[in-house]
Amino acid sequence: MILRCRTLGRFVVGLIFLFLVAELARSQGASTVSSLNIQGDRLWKTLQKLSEFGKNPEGGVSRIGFSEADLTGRTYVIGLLRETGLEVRIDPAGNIFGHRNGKENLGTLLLGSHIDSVPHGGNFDGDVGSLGAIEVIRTLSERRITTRHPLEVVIWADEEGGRYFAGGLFGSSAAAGLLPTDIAERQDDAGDTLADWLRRMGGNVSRISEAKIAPGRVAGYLELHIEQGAVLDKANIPIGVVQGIVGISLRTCNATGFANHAGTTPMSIRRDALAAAARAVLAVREEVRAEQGRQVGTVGWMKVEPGAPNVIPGRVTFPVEVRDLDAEKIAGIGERVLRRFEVIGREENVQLECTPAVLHAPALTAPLFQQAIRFSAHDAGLTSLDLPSGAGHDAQNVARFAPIGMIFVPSRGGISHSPLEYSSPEQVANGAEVLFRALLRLDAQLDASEAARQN
Ligand code: HGY
Ligand code: MN
Ligand code: MN
Repeated sequence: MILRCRTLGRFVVGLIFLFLVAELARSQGASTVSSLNIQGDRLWKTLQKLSEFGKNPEGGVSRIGFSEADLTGRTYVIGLLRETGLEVRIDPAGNIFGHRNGKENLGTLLLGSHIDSVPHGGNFDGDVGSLGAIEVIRTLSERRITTRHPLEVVIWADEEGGRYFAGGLFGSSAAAGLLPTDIAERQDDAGDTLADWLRRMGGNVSRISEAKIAPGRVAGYLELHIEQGAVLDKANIPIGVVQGIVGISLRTCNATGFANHAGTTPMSIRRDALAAAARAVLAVREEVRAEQGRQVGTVGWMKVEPGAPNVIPGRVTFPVEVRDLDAEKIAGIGERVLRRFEVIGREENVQLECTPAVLHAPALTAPLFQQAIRFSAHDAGLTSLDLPSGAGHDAQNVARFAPIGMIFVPSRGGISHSPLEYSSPEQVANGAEVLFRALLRLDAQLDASEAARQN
């Protein structure tokens, strides 16, 4: 009898234990699912679909702004925006907007990113923020949530500047009224005109000034993006709260020497443009390294003419790009680099000249937006870290007319602008979830006067 009781007791305890384990597993599973409002698998599928437009053999994309691949990607995204119930319009600069009404007469809350890529780029830079914004709107609609502010998803045109019409951040520069005055006449090396490309994209070069967004119309801008560096990945932290975005200065430089016979021209009288340009590249590196800090400088390409093994190069064209959070530091480095170029030019008997710098100014994110992102990550059970952005983003132009916030998710190994760029489905979903929550927080907290104050 005692034995039977013990057996029964053990059986009951075992049953209770099994029940508790099952309940724990169920509740943990449920909490993972219920803590996410957005649907990560749906978002991932749209990312995979977008990666087909401009797919390259290395597994990434070459979807350069103002290209056939860009047009097909844009058509796909416009379809998604419409499917999501948004009212789509394209502004004269080719920026795509999807509008959703709000309950109150307030400024618009803008969220989005870009879908163009660098040549041989990856599937996450820009795409995560663009499709993440669409997923957020889908989730709001499914839950029948109407925000106080009108919402707009924006897909900025030509963020990467692949065709050299304006050196990147094209669409957001138009929105901030920052495009150069001769923009309407611009052509690229292939002779394609900006006017023609904008027409194909639904824009209109002759009305491009109308793409400018007046201060006050936008209450705030949120952009989700991959980090493109290794800080979050190394620290194993799912969410980055961006403190500010670096400024980027870009000059195009020309070394002009004299093209002559490579066999008969003595070394002592040569005017070798490539030798001068090679010294210029090293001078850029030295001047950037000459002071403490996180500043970076790059010469990313070189065009050598006439370009034959038996001809001394007569002309070389190359860009000089310098980045830092401090605009004065960028300007100081630029001046030092130009002084070095003067000396090199004299010594090499080559004319070394650069265009004035085009500066995408650095921008700080609004403290209220940082806080909304930090708290939203915390509410979703995700750790976060404050960090600066070493990459440029359209948000830095938006900061000219509205307060901004940026959410980063980890990039595996810190690799970006490469087909190897990768963030996992879970990391992408976490980012979109924080975007969803931060948007709702800001919708509750912001009004037009608050937006003006933050700006
Ligand atoms: O170049 C940049 O920093 C950005 O990825 N467009
Ligand atoms: Mn990029
Ligand atoms: Mn980007």
